[in-house]
Amino acid sequence: MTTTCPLDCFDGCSVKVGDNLKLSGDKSHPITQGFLCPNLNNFHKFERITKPRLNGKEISLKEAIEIIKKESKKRTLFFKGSGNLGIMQNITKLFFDKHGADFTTGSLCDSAGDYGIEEGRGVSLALSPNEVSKSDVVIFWGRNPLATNSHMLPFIKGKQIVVIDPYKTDLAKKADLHLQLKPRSDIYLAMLMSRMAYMDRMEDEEFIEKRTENFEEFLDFINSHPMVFLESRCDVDMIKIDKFLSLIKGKKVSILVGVGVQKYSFGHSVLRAIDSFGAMIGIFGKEGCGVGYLGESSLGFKNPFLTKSNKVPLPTVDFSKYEFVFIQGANPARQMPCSLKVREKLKNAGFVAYFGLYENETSKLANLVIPAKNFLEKDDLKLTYGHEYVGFMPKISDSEIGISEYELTKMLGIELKSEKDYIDEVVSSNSFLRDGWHISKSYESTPYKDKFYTQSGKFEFFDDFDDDWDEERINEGFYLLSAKKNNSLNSQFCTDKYLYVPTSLGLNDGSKVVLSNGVYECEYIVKNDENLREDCFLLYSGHKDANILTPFEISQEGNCAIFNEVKCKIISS
Ligand SMILES: Nc1nc2c(c(=O)[nH]1)N[C@H]1C(S)=C(S)[C@@H](COP(=O)(O)OP(=O)(O)OC[C@H]3O[C@@H](n4cnc5c(=O)[nH]c(N)nc54)[C@H](O)[C@@H]3O)O[C@H]1N2
Ligand SMILES: Nc1nc2c(c(=O)[nH]1)N[C@H]1C(S)=C(S)[C@@H](COP(=O)(O)OP(=O)(O)OC[C@H]3O[C@@H](n4cnc5c(=O)[nH]c(N)nc54)[C@H](O)[C@@H]3O)O[C@H]1N2
Ligand code: SF4
Ligand SMILES: [Mo]
Repeated sequence: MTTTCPLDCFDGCSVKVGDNLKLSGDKSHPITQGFLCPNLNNFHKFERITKPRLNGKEISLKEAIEIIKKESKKRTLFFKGSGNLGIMQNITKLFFDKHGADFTTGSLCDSAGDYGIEEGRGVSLALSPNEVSKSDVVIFWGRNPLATNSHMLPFIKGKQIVVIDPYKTDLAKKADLHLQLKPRSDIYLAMLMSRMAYMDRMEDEEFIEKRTENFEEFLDFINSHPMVFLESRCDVDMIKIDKFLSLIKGKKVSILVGVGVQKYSFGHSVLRAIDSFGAMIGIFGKEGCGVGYLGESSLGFKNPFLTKSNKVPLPTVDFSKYEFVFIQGANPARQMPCSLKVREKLKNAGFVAYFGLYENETSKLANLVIPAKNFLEKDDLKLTYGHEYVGFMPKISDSEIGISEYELTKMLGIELKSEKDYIDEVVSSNSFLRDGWHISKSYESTPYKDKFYTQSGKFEFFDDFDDDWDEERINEGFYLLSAKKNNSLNSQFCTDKYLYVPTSLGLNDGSKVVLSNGVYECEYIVKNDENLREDCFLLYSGHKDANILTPFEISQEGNCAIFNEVKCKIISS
């Protein structure tokens, strides 16, 4: 049998399920080509929640469902994370929408950057490995494919590689060029690149004339910043930028951007600035070219689970204001910024239900815990944010454990069509067949070949942004970066234990330090890392204390968490 990996990832691997539910890669899949990452390879090793419980005492599923019915009559919040990205995961919203619960808007993930892309291009289309394979130069800008997008790697073989990242990733070590910029400065780098490219006559006049708006204002804006100021903000030598420009001049260029660049208050403007650089050199709508971010995976597909109830910004949602909080597929007590505040708010909520696969900080805080079925035990469909292939996820095995999102919704009294009907409806709304694979119609031709999706139908250059950090804030203390790790998926699977520090501090591996952000403090175990800039610390997403010091704040646009918008000091070591 064949299914698709449900995890939050660019790749959307096609998975073969063998005897004893052994999982292996599907060699026939055009993108994922037969291998899986450590997370799915070890999927069965992780202990699941097996029984529903109320305040620590085992109860039956029937009792659990009666409790949800009763609690949902009160002021309710429905909170969903990204533990499983299948579209059927959203069906539970039908019940909560009917009961007038609040939902969330925005994300802990990519929504700041997404907002900026929508401002410039209308929608965010993924840059598929199929397209990247036709490029000459591939730029990884705040994206680390070795950990988060490994199925891109076969498609970039033999190409020139540029990495733009404050951390010297393993890919950066092998790349033709690594721009190890200061964190939070990508916007300044993009502006400097644009200025220098213009001086070098690299702008695509025809593209700018026919397909864009606001170019003159963009030029005025980037020219209003002295080049030495831009250079000092991003801490990248202009000689290196010259080298970068000569590397890409006249070439087919793909820029693959990750979430790293936009975990900041003005994250939307960062993506807009990178896009503006791309538009200026004319890399949209052409084969083997483009700027790709996390694509809007369900673009063009019908959504059978639309809600009409009130929505509150997700990263700063106040759980304590609700009498009932229903948490599905998420671990907010670890993954939301400012964990201590979040945990306090969860404790002060009237009644908390957690619906998931694994025990975690959130399940420990919940009154009611309900085990979910895993992706092999229910019917679903995966639309991924990294490429155009539709991933089917048929039910493959039976299990005594847990309940699916579909069954739960049904038992809560909502009249539903069959799972197959929903899935068929979604698939048929926006897909076509190519070589036996279902492909999203949104990718029938090269992204943005015929149009941008803005009101004008043209790309809109940016001409302003708002950064409220002054030199003092920029120069004090250490940046606290976060990134993703190979063998964990956020808080799932094997999470990391260390705070990575620059070797110049002379700390010993295994020693303890206490960091402070001025409000909160936290003790960490140190590991030296020569790949870090001297002004940075690094914690991997999923570390148990990854979010003790991250700010309870939201991006200017897009209602996104801004994990890296923080400076820290060592207060004891
Ligand atoms: N194995 C694995 N795969 C995953 C995940 C996982 O947890 N584990 N998570 C999934 C999820 S939820 C997502 S959203 C994607 C994210 O995929 P990516 O965007 O690739 O993930 P990150 O590791 O958060 O960020 C990438 C890089 O941004 C860098 N960075 C940090 N700050 C800055 C900055 O200011 N500027 C620049 N230029 N770079 C910066 C980091 O050093 C890091 O190398 O990955 C998905 N895939
Ligand atoms: N410091 C820091 N914090 C971060 C990040 C960072 O880079 N740094 N990254 C952020 C990003 S990009 C993201 S996307 C978020 C992710 O944060 P979350 O959305 O909280 O994701 P996970 O930590 O993967 O936890 C998902 C949970 O879903 C449950 N689950 C898995 N499969 C299913 C299923 O089929 N059904 C149900 N009902 N439950 C299931 C599992 O029990 C698991 O514990 O974290 C964010 N937090
Ligand atoms: S997490 Fe990503 S790379 Fe790993 S198996 Fe799933 S889709 Fe593939
Ligand atoms: Mo994410």
